[in-house]
Amino acid sequence: MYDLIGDIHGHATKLNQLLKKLNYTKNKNGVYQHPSRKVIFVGDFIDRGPEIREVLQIAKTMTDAGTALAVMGNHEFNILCYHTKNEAGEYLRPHSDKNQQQQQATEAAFRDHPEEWVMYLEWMMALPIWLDLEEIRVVHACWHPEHLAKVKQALSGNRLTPDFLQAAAIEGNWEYESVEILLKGIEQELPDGQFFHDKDGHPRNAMRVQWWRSPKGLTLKEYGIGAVFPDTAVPESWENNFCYEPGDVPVFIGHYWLKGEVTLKSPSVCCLDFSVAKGGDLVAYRWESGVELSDAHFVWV
Ligand SMILES: [Mn+2]
Repeated sequence: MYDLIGDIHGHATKLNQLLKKLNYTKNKNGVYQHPSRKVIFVGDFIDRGPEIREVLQIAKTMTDAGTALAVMGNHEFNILCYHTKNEAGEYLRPHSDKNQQQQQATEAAFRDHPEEWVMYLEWMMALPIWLDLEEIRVVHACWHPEHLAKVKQALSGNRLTPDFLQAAAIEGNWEYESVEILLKGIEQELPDGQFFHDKDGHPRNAMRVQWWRSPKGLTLKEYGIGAVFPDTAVPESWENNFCYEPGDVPVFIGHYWLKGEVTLKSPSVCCLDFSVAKGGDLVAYRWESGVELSDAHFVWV
């Protein structure tokens, strides 16, 4: 049985509170464990928050001890690219002002602990991109069978390789597109050159979509997520977009900076990111084998 935990982004105090609320206790080695349950982290351990080093310490000791599983978030993928160079000696993720700003809290947390940082980079590199546990599925942003199958074949599994990381950092490569979809979700370019400002004030012309809904008959406002979009019908050309069916195997995700009431997105999609890094809650889902997903199984602090 699993307790799935959403994006933590450096909020160790909340993580400690949540693990205690879920009845995990520290063993003699200081590692959280539960007699009959395991945690699954949905990724995004780092960036933004004040206790990034502590969060990584808790998560890595748990995965090392086998009391937790974890998948990679887009922030872990980004920082791996930020610290890896290509053959020309350039960083895979440019050290632009915007990227530096995004990674600044994590850099600061490890400024005086360079060896530990190397250890955590290795740990992040080894995180699976998804977990397929038969009764449930876990991925940071979007369970997209086609992209997942392509990546799985190229990797002979679900973990990044150095070559794949290089390929996935170059826009235009299929590896880039597939990793974007799995770790950042599906984005759809707005019609007629429309654009909007995201939560950090950056102008964007592509909106994140609710891939667990069919776009047929929806407005941009109803189909988009993460900002307020116009209340106009989605373009007809979107009607055959990928949609994760309500009756499919339950999938657990993070990523979407949800606000407000903690509820399921669909009968088969459970998002656990309720914006702890923006004053929201850190949310878990207590999953029981053979029991349908239900809002009653959420726990948060
Ligand atoms: Mn996140």
